[in-house]
Amino acid sequence: MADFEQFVGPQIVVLMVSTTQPEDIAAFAQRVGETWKIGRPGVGDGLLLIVAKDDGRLWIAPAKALERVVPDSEARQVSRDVIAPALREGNYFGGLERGVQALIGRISGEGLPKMVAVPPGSFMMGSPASEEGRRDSEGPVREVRIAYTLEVGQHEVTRREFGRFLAATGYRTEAERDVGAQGCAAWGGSKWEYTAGRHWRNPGFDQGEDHPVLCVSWNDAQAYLRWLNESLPGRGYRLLSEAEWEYVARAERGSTPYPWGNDEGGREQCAWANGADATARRQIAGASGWTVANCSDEHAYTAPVGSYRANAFGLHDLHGNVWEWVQDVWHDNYAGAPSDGSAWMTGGDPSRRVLRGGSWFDSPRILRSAGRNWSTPDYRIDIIGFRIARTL
Ligand SMILES: [Ca+2]
Repeated sequence: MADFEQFVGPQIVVLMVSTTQPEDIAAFAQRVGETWKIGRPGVGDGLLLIVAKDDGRLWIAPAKALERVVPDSEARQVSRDVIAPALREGNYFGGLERGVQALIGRISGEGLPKMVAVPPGSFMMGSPASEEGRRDSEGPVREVRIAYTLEVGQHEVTRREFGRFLAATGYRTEAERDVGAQGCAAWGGSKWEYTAGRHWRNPGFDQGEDHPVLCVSWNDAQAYLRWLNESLPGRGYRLLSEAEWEYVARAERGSTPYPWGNDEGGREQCAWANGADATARRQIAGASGWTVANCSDEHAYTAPVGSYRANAFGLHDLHGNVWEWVQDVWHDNYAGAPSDGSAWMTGGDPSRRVLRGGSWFDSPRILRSAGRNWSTPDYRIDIIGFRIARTL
């Protein structure tokens, strides 16, 4: 009898056969038919059977499509909500086999942002009073102890990764839903303005699929995370907390303001972070008077993720490229903030969510590890994206 894995969800059963012997498959098919009362599904060179228990529909695909399946206890929890969009996504382009591959990718996590494990540790959060460019909101400095292993997106979520979510679900971002009235805020050469017709696909400048997604609100980021968690139940994908963000950004470099040390706006920035630099000043309308780094990184706007140096945890682009939404409600300072790495969700101003890291638009001081900003959760602009995380 063929070995097989059986993934059972509330309404769906996925059966994976690991043989190419026709007699084994025939026996297996018979057993499946008896078990699920669906009749004999036929014989090929290996089968993937997806049986919808509620209506008895059956799909069959070649066994070679199974080669990349990672047996995963979490896959036992897959639900119809996961499988149906995956099949739709695949079928739309390439028929049944593609659909099954899309499903397998969903189950095994293919297409997820690449994740990096970050060890537990403690650090001093905030900036000392002596730090150049410091704001009062960056204190009081306090010790934060993170007693768990984090898993953090190595990069900001890309257009390709975000696009998979939209293709699978039909979700429309807030900028797209509101496209006629507002769209996405864009730099007009002298100020920021909501610009009709602008959204993640059309932010107003060229972006490759490996650039960070823009024009996504905090609410859009949450929708993406809900989809990930429905697709991969039990993993608990979320945004970083603000404390976790600063922990992974400082990456055991202590209190130095920048990931490259103390040098404000010098040449090193262009190796480490896509901020405003001589390239931006040359190419962006209205940028001739900006305070920029004394170097050229050749990216006036966003850069492909991972173009700059990784920090000691192996993470890229925490500083610059795009601002990153974190989970926390905005507080004007850290008095009373939790010290265990959890997001600070009580008190403060619940109409504001925290942003960290600065962007392609921002001057060096804004890129400091301690730098903070905020926006309303429905705000979208071509300098804000996000990064995902979870607790291991
Ligand atoms: Ca730049």
